[in-house]
Amino acid sequence: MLNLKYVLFTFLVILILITGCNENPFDPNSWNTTSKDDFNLKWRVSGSNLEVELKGPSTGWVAVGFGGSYLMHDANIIIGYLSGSSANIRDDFGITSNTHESDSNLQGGQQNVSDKSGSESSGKTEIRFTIPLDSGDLWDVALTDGQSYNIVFICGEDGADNFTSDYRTITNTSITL
Ligand SMILES: [Ca+2]
Ligand SMILES: [Ca+2]
Repeated sequence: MLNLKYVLFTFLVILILITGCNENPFDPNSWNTTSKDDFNLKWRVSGSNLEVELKGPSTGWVAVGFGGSYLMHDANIIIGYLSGSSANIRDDFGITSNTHESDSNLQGGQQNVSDKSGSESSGKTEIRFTIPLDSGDLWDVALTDGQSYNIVFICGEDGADNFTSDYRTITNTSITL
């Protein structure tokens, strides 16, 4: 005979496991988050796109690179800054571990960022954008839902509202889409 206490206990454990998770396991579109050295990244796969929110510790530019080999190298880098209330966001590529270039300046490259927005407050800049999981661009990195990727976070000096000045902070981590 099935032990009722055991059944109830099992049910309770399952309930705690489900409600204890930050993400709703039944919602495929829930946001994922990670943090490193005052950078916060939120992302979620939506159809064939990746929606991203990046917050970094600068009033100048902030950037995130996906799928590089080491720091910026070979990463698909999205860089942005706030100028007034307008978010300027560019699709780049990591040429070396600490240099990047606009896809538009690289052979066959194109801009593949959409839904650009952002905000700046309390010394931090947040940029929000959408990129295709696989743009087909040589200067982006094709991403697959469920796979793990190296991530690099970079930011410029406070007030550096541009795409080209030297970085102040660079740090790396990894995420699973
Ligand atoms: Ca591109
Ligand atoms: Ca790119």
